[in-house]
Amino acid sequence: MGLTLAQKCIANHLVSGDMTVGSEIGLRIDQTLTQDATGTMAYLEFEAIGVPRVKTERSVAYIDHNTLQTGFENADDHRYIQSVCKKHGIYFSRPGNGICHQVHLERFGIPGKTLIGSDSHTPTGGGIGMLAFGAGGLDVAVAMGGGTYYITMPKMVRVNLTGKLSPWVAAKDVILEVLRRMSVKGGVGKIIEYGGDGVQTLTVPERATITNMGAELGASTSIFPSDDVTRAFMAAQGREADWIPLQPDDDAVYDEIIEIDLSSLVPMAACPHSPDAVKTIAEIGAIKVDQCCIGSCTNSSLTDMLKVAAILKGKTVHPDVSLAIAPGSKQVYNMLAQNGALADLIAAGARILECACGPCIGMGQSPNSHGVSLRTFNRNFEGRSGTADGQVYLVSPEVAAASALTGLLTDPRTLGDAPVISMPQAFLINDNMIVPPVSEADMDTVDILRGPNIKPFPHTSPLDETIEADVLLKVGDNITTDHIMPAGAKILPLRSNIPAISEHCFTRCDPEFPARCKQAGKGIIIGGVNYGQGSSREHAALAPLYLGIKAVIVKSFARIHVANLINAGILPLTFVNEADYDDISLGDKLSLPDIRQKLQNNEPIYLHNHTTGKDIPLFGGFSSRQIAMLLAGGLLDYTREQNNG
Ligand code: MIC
Ligand code: SF4
Repeated sequence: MGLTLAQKCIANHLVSGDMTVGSEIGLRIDQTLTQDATGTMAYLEFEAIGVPRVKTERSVAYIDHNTLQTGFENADDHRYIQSVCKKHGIYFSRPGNGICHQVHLERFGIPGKTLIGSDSHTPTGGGIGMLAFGAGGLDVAVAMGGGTYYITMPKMVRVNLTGKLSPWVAAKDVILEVLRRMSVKGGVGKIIEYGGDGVQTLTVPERATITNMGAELGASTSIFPSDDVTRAFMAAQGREADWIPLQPDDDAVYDEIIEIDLSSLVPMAACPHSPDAVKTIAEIGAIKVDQCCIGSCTNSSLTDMLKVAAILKGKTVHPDVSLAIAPGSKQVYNMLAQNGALADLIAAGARILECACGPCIGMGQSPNSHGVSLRTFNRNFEGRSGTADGQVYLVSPEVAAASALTGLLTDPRTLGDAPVISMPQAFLINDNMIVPPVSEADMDTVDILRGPNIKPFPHTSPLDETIEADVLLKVGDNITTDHIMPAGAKILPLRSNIPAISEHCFTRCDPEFPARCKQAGKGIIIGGVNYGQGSSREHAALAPLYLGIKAVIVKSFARIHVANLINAGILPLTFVNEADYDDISLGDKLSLPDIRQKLQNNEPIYLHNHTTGKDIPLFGGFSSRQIAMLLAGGLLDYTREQNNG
């Protein structure tokens, strides 16, 4: 039986397990990336593991999220990360060099290699044929130390692309169509592989837009083949030597096949407040627009920016619209400046931002009250923009630029002929903002620079014999990590200070939650389906850990978050019968009797609700490695135990 593209990459990196769907597999990781909002914690964890130099082929630390420096905190974190990189063998991409996923695609991504990153959009690398996963910081720290990365062997989905996109229809519309069909939980436990004749019509940045936003499907990752288009992109980046061809076998077997005729697609938008609330622009109608933001790791490539510049050239942004544009990387920014497109953007009235995540993570440019904001980003969760009642629509750069001119949600096909933008033969290559580490021989000359906001990893302890605690929070379906641990300009600077950031944990759902936890000392959270969707931020596990949460019991979990809970030593359990969710209320007294022994012996787990008198069966589904981790108190303790033999 032939192998799919992803199965080939997995087979080449398999360290443990076999490729049976649903079983745990261990992968050798070639490359890692971190960004600064998760990076400080990841490097504190790396230091705690105690490996002197990274053992990967390439590890890169990017500074792109926390670039607003309204106090010392973010700058201190940057300085800390830079010093760790210098000492321990990691390449450091300085603030101003761009968004991690865009820069990694341009300068470091290699087809067929494995990459994990402490950011959920790491699958962007799938656009160049990498097997790339978003992961928690601790998993990345372990991989940097040469450790194995574990996932559950996913199912394989083939998205068969035929035809060619019509003028004004974009790669963003392709992934919006996939989201419309599959929903934000439709990709859980699956790898999405793109194939078919339509693939060759898509450039690498277009493919990367699609794999980037595969994160919103809940998928483990997404991947494109590596073909002549990939080769041309890498050659234009001066990296043709790193190119290899990569295709699935003709007789590869997929668990699911989705057909998309590219020529049938039309411009679309994801409506507030979910990336799968997809409608065509025509269906939504010409609503009034207050803001347009163009950029983010989804749509900030040179070709995206050139399209926007061509649409805006010689025109003026509508007086009622604020248009903000953040190019994805210094390479993009510099090329826009050199070829004059930047001047067209400025002349039209665009507010040019530094090349960083910026508005995507609520770092500035929050819309006005009730404001309609069209964003080329990948997430429109409620409140993420920084404006609680902001109405964020996710659109292509074409739709955003057209609407910025008219002041109304606009189908760009009404603008006449679409600009024709071609990929450059050669990109401008200047890696002067990437600082290499010192040699191993010199590492002792480097001091690690810590600031007062950098606090140690929270205390963990081995799993209790029996967990007895009250329900301190009960939430519904599709809870995102932005609900659990909000981001934004005010909270993000606390990412290296778990005691301080914990004060904001779940406050969007229940402002009293942190205080209630502190008073109780320990507790349990109850949730619905797809709990923890969205970001890879392990803070969504570390803050609950700090607040004394012992177990999270839900209908189903999102992939990265459940791994982060186990890494933090918090017990994640699911209901055997979803209806039992209704029998538990806030404040109920619960116990998980003899849980330690039950896990150790793989015995059925049940919950006793002392308030109602009911016993409720629960499911763990843990691998033996995960059980050992939970018993030890999390991945750090487990890794230390392993290292100490
Ligand atoms: C996001 O888009 O939500 C982030 C910010 O990039 C996160 C990482 C973080 O919370 O630091 C992600 O996607 O993993
Ligand atoms: Fe940055 Fe937004 Fe991409 Fe997250 S989704 S990495 S915040 S640009």
